[in-house]
Amino acid sequence: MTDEQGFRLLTGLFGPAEVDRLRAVAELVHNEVVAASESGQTEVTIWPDGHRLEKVRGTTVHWEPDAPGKAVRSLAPVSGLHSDLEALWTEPRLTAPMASMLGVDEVGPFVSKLNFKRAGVGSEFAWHQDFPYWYCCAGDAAFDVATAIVMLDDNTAANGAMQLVPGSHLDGPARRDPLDPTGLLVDPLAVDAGQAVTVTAPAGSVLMFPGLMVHRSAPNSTALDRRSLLYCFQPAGRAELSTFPYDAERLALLP
Ligand SMILES: O=C(O)CCC(=O)C(=O)O
Repeated sequence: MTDEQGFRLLTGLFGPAEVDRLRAVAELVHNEVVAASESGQTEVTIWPDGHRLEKVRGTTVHWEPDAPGKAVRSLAPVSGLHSDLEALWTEPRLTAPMASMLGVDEVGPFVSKLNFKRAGVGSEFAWHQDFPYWYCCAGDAAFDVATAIVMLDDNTAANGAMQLVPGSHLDGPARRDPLDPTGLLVDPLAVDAGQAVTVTAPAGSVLMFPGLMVHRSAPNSTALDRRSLLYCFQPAGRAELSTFPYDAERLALLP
């Protein structure tokens, strides 16, 4: 990676046995959360785009909007649900390159997420920057957050590998889509999609990029799941995302 491109791919950072273990932990956590959601002790929010979010056991389940049955799109925050997930916050193979990306000596947690992108039902993530949502919660601290995606399955174009626009982070907050009811997505007309790269890599690889990177991913049209753990790091000592309320009025301060 060059500084201009802004992202880093560490191929095969985690070995096959580690990935097997993380996959098993991901499914265990998934099954526990889904079982708890079926107990009815939850708080449901319908997001302006119609997506259903359900708070359960200290995490928020984001359900797939168009799956024929119930399918989990993501869980966040997730690291508190298993000690193996908590341990990744201090894993030197993640923290050292993230500290270097953020230009600090030490990093700490901002938020963790588990994306499932299940076979056949895992849906698109439209062009966006992670920044606007974080800004509505944490304000200017959101400028200093970057994500490490730990790939739990091989990432291919067909199963919805990440697509990034190299260098887009250097342009700051992008113009948002006036047609998007959430107000969070990037205006597709403002995306230089011809410059996008599709990051294909084997399971165990890690993709790192800052919160201002414009990115998307396609639906999973294959017969196999494409699961990922997302660890969003910030300079050590700062408050985590979950400690802030979401203030949509801050979107008016962004392009
Ligand atoms: O997992 C993916 O394909 C997309 C991840 C992403 O962009 C997000 O969770 O904001």
